[in-house]
Amino acid sequence: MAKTALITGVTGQDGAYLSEYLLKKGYNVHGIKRRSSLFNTERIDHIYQDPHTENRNFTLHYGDLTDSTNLIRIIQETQPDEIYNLAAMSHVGVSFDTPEYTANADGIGTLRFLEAIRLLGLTEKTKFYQASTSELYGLVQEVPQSETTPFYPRSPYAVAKLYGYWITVNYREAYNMYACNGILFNHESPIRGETFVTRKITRAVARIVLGLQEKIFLGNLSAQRDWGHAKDYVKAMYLILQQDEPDDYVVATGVTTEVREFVRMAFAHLGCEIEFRGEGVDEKGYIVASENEEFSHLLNKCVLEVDPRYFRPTEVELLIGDPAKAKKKLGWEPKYDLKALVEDMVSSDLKLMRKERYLREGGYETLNYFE
Ligand code: NDP
Ligand code: GDR
Repeated sequence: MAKTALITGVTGQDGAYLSEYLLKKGYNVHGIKRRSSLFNTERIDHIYQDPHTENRNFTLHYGDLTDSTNLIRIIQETQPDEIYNLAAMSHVGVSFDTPEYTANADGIGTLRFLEAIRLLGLTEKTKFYQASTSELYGLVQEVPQSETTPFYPRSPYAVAKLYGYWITVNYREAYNMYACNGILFNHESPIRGETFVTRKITRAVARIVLGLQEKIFLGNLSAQRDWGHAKDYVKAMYLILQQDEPDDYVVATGVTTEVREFVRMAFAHLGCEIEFRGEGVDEKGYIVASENEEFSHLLNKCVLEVDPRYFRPTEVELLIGDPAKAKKKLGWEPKYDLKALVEDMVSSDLKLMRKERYLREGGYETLNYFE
């Protein structure tokens, strides 16, 4: 019999990759999406199945992490074997502006699922995956960070996720539930949200070389992150729910890189060399060489500036994960290294931006509805 999975945050980066992955494995996949005034299913449109399709194995439900009765109904209707709780207000910077909502959705939202599983008598049937995060480590206590490293969250997002982490552990211990945390380090892809730093960079690099934008403004260029590819990371989520015993796992590459270096790699993939001059808020990036004739107009141009508005009140300076347990117990191994990730993202954004430039040149870039 095919297994049934319920995925929250199905319209997000990880929800889209995980849905695709589980469908290929023969699962019936149910996803929870929020009502929005605009279409918000772009990342899953390629696997969408019309409600009139017979024997469909991908179904969407309207729902919200802050609405308990709605979640209870969806779980009762779908009777999932596995729940992947990927929905969250996931932007660390934005969580400083919306701390209460973030606590409600990311912290109490996790409790709502666990409690629904318990109330519906599904503790023996339904396995639960919680999208925990390397942000839990926050202020550096030790490196590399592993399952035993103490937590020190540094944002309302991380504090909310700390609650999600511990309530998952507590329900496992109190009610013998198969409930697990995947402590995932940063993972990116061509469908990463446009305001996270990697995608902001790869989009901007593509736009700058094509003459659609002059500069990119960034915050802390010295932050170091352990970046992997989302495609690799959703496989770890699946593996975490296939073990004999529930447990918590760090998923990471074990390599850390500065934001500044990510920028350099993104330009380098298009044959451009960027040089950083100055320090702190005065630091700027200049293109000093270009192998590619098409982009030689950028030579000696300033293409990057630091804007303090992107600094966070409390920052996480250094993340580097130790994935030894996941590799040993789950047999998990990432396929992408950082170079391959950067190439995937820059190539994809270059294609997207060429399309935008083509439309702009043809006079079709924007339609004005308000004239
Ligand atoms: P995204 O921001 O791309 O996706 C978040 C998803 O959650 C979207 O589908 C969003 O809907 C949905 N969502 C947000 N708020 C609510 C709500 N109140 N009710 C229902 N749905 C909601 O995140 P990622 O895919 O990158 O991350 C997935 C999960 O993993 C998140 O929990 C994140 O915090 C966590 N995580 C991510 C890491 C990463 O590097 N990507 C690393 C570690 C943990 P909509 O599309 O409508 O906005
Ligand atoms: P992060 O990712 O906070 O690690 O959370 P993000 O890409 O937002 O920031 C990474 C680092 O880059 C610095 N930075 C900037 N960040 C953004 N967004 N925009 C900028 O202009 C900019 N300039 C510098 C940040 O200060 C930070 O140090 C992500 C999210 O996916 C979380 O949901 C997840 O839990 C963690 O990764 C692991």
